[in-house]
Amino acid sequence: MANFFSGHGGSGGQDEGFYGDDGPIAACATALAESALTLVRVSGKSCVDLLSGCFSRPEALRKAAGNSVVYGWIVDGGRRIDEVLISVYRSPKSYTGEDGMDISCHGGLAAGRAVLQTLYKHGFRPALRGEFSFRAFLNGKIDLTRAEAVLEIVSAKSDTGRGRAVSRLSGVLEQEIRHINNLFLEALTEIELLLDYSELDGVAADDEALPGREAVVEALSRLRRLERSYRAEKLYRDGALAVIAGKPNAGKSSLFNLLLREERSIISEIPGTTRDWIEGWISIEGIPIRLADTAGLRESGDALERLGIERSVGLLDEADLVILVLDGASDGGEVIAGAEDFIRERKGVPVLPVWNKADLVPPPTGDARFCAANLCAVSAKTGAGLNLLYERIARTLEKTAGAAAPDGMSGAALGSGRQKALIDAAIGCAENALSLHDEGLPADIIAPSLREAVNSLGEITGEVSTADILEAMFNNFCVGK
Ligand SMILES: Nc1nc2c(ncn2[C@@H]2O[C@H](COP(=O)(O)OP(=O)(O)OP(=O)(O)O)[C@@H](O)[C@H]2O)c(=O)[nH]1
Ligand SMILES: [Mg+2]
Repeated sequence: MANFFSGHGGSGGQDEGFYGDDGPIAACATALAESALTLVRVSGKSCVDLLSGCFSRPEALRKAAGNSVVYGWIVDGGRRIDEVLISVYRSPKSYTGEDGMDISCHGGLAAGRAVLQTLYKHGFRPALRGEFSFRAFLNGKIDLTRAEAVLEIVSAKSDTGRGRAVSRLSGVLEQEIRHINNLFLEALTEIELLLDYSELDGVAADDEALPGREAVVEALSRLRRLERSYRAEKLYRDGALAVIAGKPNAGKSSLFNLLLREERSIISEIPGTTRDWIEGWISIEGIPIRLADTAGLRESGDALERLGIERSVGLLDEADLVILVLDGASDGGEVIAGAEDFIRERKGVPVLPVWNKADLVPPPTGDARFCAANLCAVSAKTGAGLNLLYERIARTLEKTAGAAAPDGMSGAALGSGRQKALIDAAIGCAENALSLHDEGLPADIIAPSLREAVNSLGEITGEVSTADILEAMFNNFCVGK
């Protein structure tokens, strides 16, 4: 097998070896930390024989069938290193497609490290980042969309993010990409036929009808739907920044602590308590949210407070959503006017106005201006109204991200910036092909654009790939995956 490129995983001691060889590799698949078990994973040529050389029951291991478990000790000469269970996988029925084994060692820092050191002494080399998945790709076990889904699952911040990645792992995106690719190929085949036919007949191929135009139009519409899906996927994967803002003493820190379910921010009746902003992660309906509590917004003579306010205003500019906390216990009319002014000033960023201290002063639900401002009434003290607030936060973020599940494609959606860039390129090619046809250009001028679209889609699944693409992708993985 050809060596694709040398590894430079940047993870200390990982500089030897090449992605693309099939030599025996080993790495820890679990974090080296205090835990019940540590999993050391090995794969590659002669790995069963090599491991037998440092195992207390070499013959049992050598003869072990695929999908079986062997008990014994990892040994180094006469020294016992750890008592382990080895799950044996035989090619091609393994994650990588090669012979491979998962060694369950005792947990903690020491056992896994000692087992790994023994393996390195006996001919294994440290696996590079993502090298197990890379081999799975090379051996046709997964395409690139599925490899990326593995990476997504490992780094998912919420259960929804994990669930969406799992749908890509099961091939939903791959199938959709192949379907679109076939539409382009269908159009190209029809164009080729027309060109062959016109050559034979001596007829010009610049007929008004572009063969396969319908297929290209259908492909373009499906590509656009995929393109739209990316913002929603990004929301569930990377999350959003929600900034709690408002006047001093409105109850911002109280609400922050309530949403975080933690007494993180200092709460007091003294206005101007919070100076520097403070943040924490929460999850609402599966959306990871970076929630920030900020300094109360007001004109202040205190230099330190002014600095805090400036920093808070800076954070507002980065926000995906501003939760504007209004003090319901102060004059109601002024509260609503304050909300209206704030929303007007923050054009572009969604603002969710919250009437706080509803336990002291219930919101004027009959007031037309109150209804128009779409205020959400809560009490940061009692927790009343919190469920409605959760729902409003989730819906607002989903709406700005266009997060409704794309219909008609059985949920296929993009999961990475790499995929998005290639879909954009394919869209550009399809649009170009259609406009060339609209300008009356002949089919042989249009065909290269369609071929380019096919190439872009091939890069998404990995049918068309270069060492650079693969290196950039698999270097994002952790060692052991
Ligand atoms: N009754 C009642 N009191 C509240 C509520 N929310 C906050 N408070 C009180 O209002 C006061 C101010 O609360 P904070 O959460 O510190 O207000 P803040 O907006 O963070 O204030 P600054 O940090 O000074 O800008 C405290 O005494 C809280 O106990 C509420 O829903 N009901
Ligand atoms: Mg505060």
